[in-house]
Order: sequence, then structure tokens, then C-alpha cells
Amino acid sequence: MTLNIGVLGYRFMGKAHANALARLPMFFPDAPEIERHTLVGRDEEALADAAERFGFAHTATDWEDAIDEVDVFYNLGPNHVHAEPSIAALEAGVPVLCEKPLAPTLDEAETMRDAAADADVPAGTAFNYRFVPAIRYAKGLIEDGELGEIRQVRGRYLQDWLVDPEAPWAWRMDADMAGSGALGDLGAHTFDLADFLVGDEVGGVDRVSGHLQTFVDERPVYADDGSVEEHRDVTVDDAYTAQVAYESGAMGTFEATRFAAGHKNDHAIEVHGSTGSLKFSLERLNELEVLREGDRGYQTVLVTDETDPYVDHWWPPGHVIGWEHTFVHENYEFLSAVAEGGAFEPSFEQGYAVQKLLDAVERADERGEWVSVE
Ligand code: SOE
Repeated sequence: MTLNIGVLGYRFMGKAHANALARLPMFFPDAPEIERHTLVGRDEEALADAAERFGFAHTATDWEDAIDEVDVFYNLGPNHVHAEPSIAALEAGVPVLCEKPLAPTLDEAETMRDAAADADVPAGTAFNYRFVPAIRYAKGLIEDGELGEIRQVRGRYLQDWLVDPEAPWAWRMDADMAGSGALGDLGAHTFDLADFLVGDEVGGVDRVSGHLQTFVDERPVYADDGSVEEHRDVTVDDAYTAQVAYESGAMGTFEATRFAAGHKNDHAIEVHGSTGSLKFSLERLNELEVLREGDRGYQTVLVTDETDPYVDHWWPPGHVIGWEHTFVHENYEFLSAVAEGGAFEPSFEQGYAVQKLLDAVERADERGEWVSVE
């Protein structure tokens, strides 16, 4: 049976997922058969152009029409359009893959989590960094006890696209549309990654601290001729830091920023255990640095062997892969779960768990003290 895919959104994430869908039959022949069926968006001209480039057979300016026509729905729109279409799709029995963070607010994320719990189909949150081969390899090491008892995790996500105060206003800077800024957009990825890697070892999060800062509180909106039309308020954080206390006694430190000059998309995580450590950086995503008991320093493991997760689908050892491949792996797992009636992780439940952390970090910042997550 062919799965007809409907996709809401045709910009950055639309392109990343459309590329993944196009690659699947070529590199993952055991993936379910798919048809890039309907692309959904509001601007008819831009939509028609994107549909042609991305290989979609149809377009729709109304997501409700698309949901009636497809077997699977991808919600890749801005955060404030995550809840309504995703819930409608789930209520119609259509599986959903939704971009992160799950929603702008914890309340909305909760309604999405509940809709997923009532539905009998997969509902996935698109935390793509779980699907980096080196991250899967790291998880294997942790599960096998190679690092011993996990004591500390340290995650950071650094970007620099807002250092310039004249950088244009965008929906990601609006609290109503985005929820939060660097915290939800970038921190959500790191919280999920930490949970994926060490969640089973360290248990849930007990309490968090939080500090959010907005460095530039309004930004220009530019007309097509480059002139400034107006200035709009920035109502989200430009950067956050947080400390996390896990139930096991393990500690976490996390940060993200859009103001780290010189760092374009620098997502890194480190884990320290009683007998070893590991370090991962997205800037060298084919590698993992590992220190085992007795080592005098970190050893760099090139995670490109045929035996490494997902790598046998691509190139011979040493022929490195990139950021876009994480979406192919994510789409493969999600669509396989849909076709086989299996479960997909990260689920909406896991997206909701991350949202609880985002909410707690904001509450901690507002109160100026540590807060519990429940
Ligand atoms: C923001 O700049 C962004 O595009 C995020 O929204 C993505 O989730 C991240 O992977 C790259 O940066």
C-alpha cells in the first residue's frame, strides 16, 4: 500500500523533509512506498513553485482539505499552527509528525499529547538530532555501561544570526507565535537529546533553574526594496541558561543563544560518568569523542562504518554524511512505524515532556529560583 503524504509548510523544514522523502526510496528500499501527495500553504504562487521543486502532486491552501486526502500528515508550520491541524488529523485517524517544539505553550502541548493518547496511530515530535549515527552510537555506549554511572550532562546550542541588531524581525521572535526564543527553538533539541542519551540512567528531571535574556527588544521589518517598513517587538528570549537536577542526583547544565558570534549551528553535548566521558558536536557530526576507564585522553571514533546506525544505507566507511541525513533517518523510522502499526519515538508524549522543561525554565526565570518540573 502506498502512503500518501500531506505536508504543511514549504520553507526551511518543508525543504528538509521533502528532501528526505525524495531520498527514501533510493537509499532505504525497505521503507514503505510513499507518494508526495499534497503540499499545504497559504501563498498560492509560492506554494505552486515549492510543490513543483519538491515533487508534490497537489497543493492545498486549506489544511483541512489536505487531511481528508492523505494517509500521513506532517506539520512543519510555525509553532502556533502546530496544535489545531495536528489534533484534527489525529482525530481523523491520520498519523502526524510535527516539528519541534510541540507547541508555543504547555497547555497547547498538553491538548496535543492527549489527542495523541486517544488516537490509535503514531504521533511523532521531529527532534531530528536523535537520528545522527554518532548519537545512536553514543546511546549504545551509555546503555552498555561504558561510562559507568552517569553523573553530569552538559548541552549547548549556539547560533549567531541575531548578533546584528539590524537583522530582520521574524515569527521566531514573537511569543504568541513561537512560545519562547532560543529556549524553545534550540533548547528543546538539547533537552530531548539529553533525555534520549541518559534519561533511562538518570531518571526524570526533579527541578530546574532558569535565566532568559533578550538583548535586542525590537527589530526592523524590511520592504522588498530594502527600506525599513516598521519595527516590531521581540517578545522572546535571545538566550537562555538552565541547570537541571535529575532524580538520580545527576546534574545537567544547558544553554542556547542566537547571539554567539562565530557559531552558526553549534549543537554540542557531553556526558560524564563514573568511568568515562563522551563528547558530540554537530559541527563534526560523523565523529564521537570517547574516553574510557584508563584512557589518558579522549579517542575520536569515526562513526561511518557499515555496522554503525543507518550508515549501511549510505556510502562506504569514511564517506561522511550531513545534517540533511538526520531527516531521512527520522522519516524512515516514522513512516515504518506508520506502515507497520508500530510506535515512533520521540512521540508527542516525549515532546510534551520537553515542553514541561521549557515551561519550568521560564517559571524559574520569572521567580528567580529553582522550580520543580511537575
Ligand atoms: C533555528 O535557527 C533552527 O532552524 C531551528 O529551528 C532548527 O530546529 C535547528 O535544527 C536549526 O536552527
